[in-house]
Amino acid sequence: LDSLFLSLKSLLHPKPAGLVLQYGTAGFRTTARHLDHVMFRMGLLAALRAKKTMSTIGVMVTASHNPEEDNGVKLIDPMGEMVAVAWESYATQLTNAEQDALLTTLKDIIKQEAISMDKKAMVFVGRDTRLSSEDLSQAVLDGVSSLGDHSHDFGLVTTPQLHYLVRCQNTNGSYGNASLEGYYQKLSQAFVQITSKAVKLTTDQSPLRIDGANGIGALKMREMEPFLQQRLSFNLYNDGTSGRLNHLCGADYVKVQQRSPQGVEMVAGERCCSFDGDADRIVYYYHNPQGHFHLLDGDKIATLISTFIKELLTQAGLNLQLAVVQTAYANGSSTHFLQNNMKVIVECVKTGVKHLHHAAQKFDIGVYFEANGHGTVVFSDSAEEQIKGLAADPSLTEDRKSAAQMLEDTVNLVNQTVGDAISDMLLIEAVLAVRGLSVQQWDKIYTDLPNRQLKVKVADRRAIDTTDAERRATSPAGLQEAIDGIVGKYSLSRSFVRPSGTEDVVRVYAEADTQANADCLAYEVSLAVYHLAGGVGEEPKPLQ
Ligand code: NG1
Ligand code: ZN
Repeated sequence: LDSLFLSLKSLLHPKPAGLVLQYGTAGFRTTARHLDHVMFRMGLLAALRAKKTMSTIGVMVTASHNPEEDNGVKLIDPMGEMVAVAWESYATQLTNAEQDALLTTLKDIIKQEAISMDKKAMVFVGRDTRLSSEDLSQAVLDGVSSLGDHSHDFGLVTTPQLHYLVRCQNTNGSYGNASLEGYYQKLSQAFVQITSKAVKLTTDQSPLRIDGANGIGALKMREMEPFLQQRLSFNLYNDGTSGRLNHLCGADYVKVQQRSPQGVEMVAGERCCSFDGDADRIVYYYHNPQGHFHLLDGDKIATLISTFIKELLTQAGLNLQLAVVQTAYANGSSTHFLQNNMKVIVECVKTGVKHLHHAAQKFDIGVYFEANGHGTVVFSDSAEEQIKGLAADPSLTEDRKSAAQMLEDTVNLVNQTVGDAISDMLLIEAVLAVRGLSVQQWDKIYTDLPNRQLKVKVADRRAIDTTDAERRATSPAGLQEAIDGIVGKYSLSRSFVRPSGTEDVVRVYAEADTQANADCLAYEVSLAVYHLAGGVGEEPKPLQ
């Protein structure tokens, strides 16, 4: 370790004294002005992680669906997964070390993890389209080179593309080629193969309207277009040429506001989808003939995809265990449908993609989605082998063979490392085409229970503790009893509260038989949180 060189370099990325940040649900995320030192230090940490794992590590500079002035950073582990939880606390320690304590903190981590410093490491870096992202990713690269390690700057990429690239690099190409072209080729080829067997061409339907949230997604769809061989007809909106990132558009806006984004012309019955700012989330929606907005969120997507896979497994005669992993935010109707109609295993875990991902990996095939549209499918090694083996078996009947081949194409179409708006969109479009479903027919698989999400400001959101995958509050005293009492007054009702991991608020979720009841329930529970958990500012008001 060249301490002097490192100290000098770190002075170029000074930490504002006293600033304390937390590696949250999805890495560090705050105003871009406070992130230069964080990026430099995450460059250092990524290099250490790369040495420790003897693999390539990824660093993505993005603040996803946050406003343009924010930024953030996520670390990517060797198989393209979110960085191991133990390293999240190193990230927090390193970020919050005052300038004169940086070197000792770094040395402590090296010692604790027994990292051998003689081998050179490789770090892949990517960034979203924010104005601040270029300088910030430069700071990451500076961090890596300060330890004498190597980096590859992929420049503008979607978050899931960087996850893909890292996995390809660490699996010697068996997952695909570690290049953007490799990504486009792998996904396009799978998409073209699945849709060639479709009863309805995707292009028979109206073109898919894609809202790019004025972020990286639209840019990358343009790059991908030639690879898709005109198998998908789509139009891009909010492509970043004029509008502001995530402003009145994008997956988060559409999901939370339950309305279509600005900048997309809605035509009754025609399907639209929205990416978020770094293209790792997607939701679908349409207007009915009366102009009413209909949302198909992560739960509807998980249902469509798991139904498709389950039918293919049956048709192929493959006995693999299929599960769907959700969070407490999943609409009650979706859980009911999956368990009772589809008869698949449903597991509920804490909010945060890493929890869903890990739970899904316990099954042969795990489909996981957050209601907000972040999700994917993971296949165990054995499941992949069985699918590939069967698809190549010359003795199969036509029916079984075609199902097995379609499963194999599905494996290739999915970005198994992390939720990926582009990959999810192509899979959804393929399923709709193969099954000959319109967006309305897909929507009708089950009917969402009316629901409402609210936020309550409290003095300290850590006052709230939860259990049972965040569905019950264990503190403050009396809160859960109060919630139970309120929920009992409504039909088909459910409500829970939890502290947000990305914002300084307590989130309230409620669902009930009617929208008015869901709104009242959410309001009453907000009031209970306000009074029992140290609410600050104005008391919550009824919604109507
Ligand atoms: P928090 O702020 O912890 O609720 C939000 C989302 C998560 C996840 C993270 C990271 C909801 C209710 N919560 O977390 O699902 O996506 O942001 O982006 O949507
Ligand atoms: Zn995102």
